[in-house]
Amino acid sequence: MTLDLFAEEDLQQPSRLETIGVQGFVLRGFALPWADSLMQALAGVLTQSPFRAMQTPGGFTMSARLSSCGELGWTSDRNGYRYSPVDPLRNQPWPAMPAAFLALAEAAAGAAGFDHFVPDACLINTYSPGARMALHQDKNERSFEAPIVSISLGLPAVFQFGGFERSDPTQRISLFHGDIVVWGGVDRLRYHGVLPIQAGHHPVLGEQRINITLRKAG
Ligand SMILES: O=C(O)CCC(=O)C(=O)O
Repeated sequence: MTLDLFAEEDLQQPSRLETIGVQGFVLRGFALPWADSLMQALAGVLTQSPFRAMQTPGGFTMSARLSSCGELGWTSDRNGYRYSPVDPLRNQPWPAMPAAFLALAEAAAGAAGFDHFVPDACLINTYSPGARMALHQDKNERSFEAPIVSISLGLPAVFQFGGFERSDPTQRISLFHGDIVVWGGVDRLRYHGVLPIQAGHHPVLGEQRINITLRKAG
């Protein structure tokens, strides 16, 4: 009986805000009420612009596979990293940013103290077990005024949140289905990355983690 009560309370808990920087936060479970509409919107985007492997300028293949939606999509190849209005796989504009992505991004940014966030670029990463994202800064955007909103779905991940030099120490933060990380302002250019995803099975997404990162790039 007691255990049942605890389980129910857990499900009903409002999302919690954890501080990881002066202007960096994890919003636990914030995306859960939006999960169905996110999944539906995601499926629509991926039908048009499927996940694909990308090359780094150094000639390596990224272990996460990527897609994008919105006015600008982030791409990488031997010529460098950049935002482009055109999906190079199809030579057509990226799929439109779904309304659910925009609304959730604005709500999450607002909850973290960044009002009126209107992203124009949404990068979608899928990680199979073993895939990772090396420490990097998000700095291909035209301005760093707007925050980054990063939604985690599926298998858990360990997110690294570091300093302003690659060699700075990092916090290791476990992220679960429905968690959102928001960072901006004085923390906007912090190095961040994802450690190799551990094998597992998620009831909604199976053997993968999906990350949706929303930015104002143009
Ligand atoms: O997957 C994540 O949680 C982070 C993704 C990321 O850092 C990026 O796409 O720039």
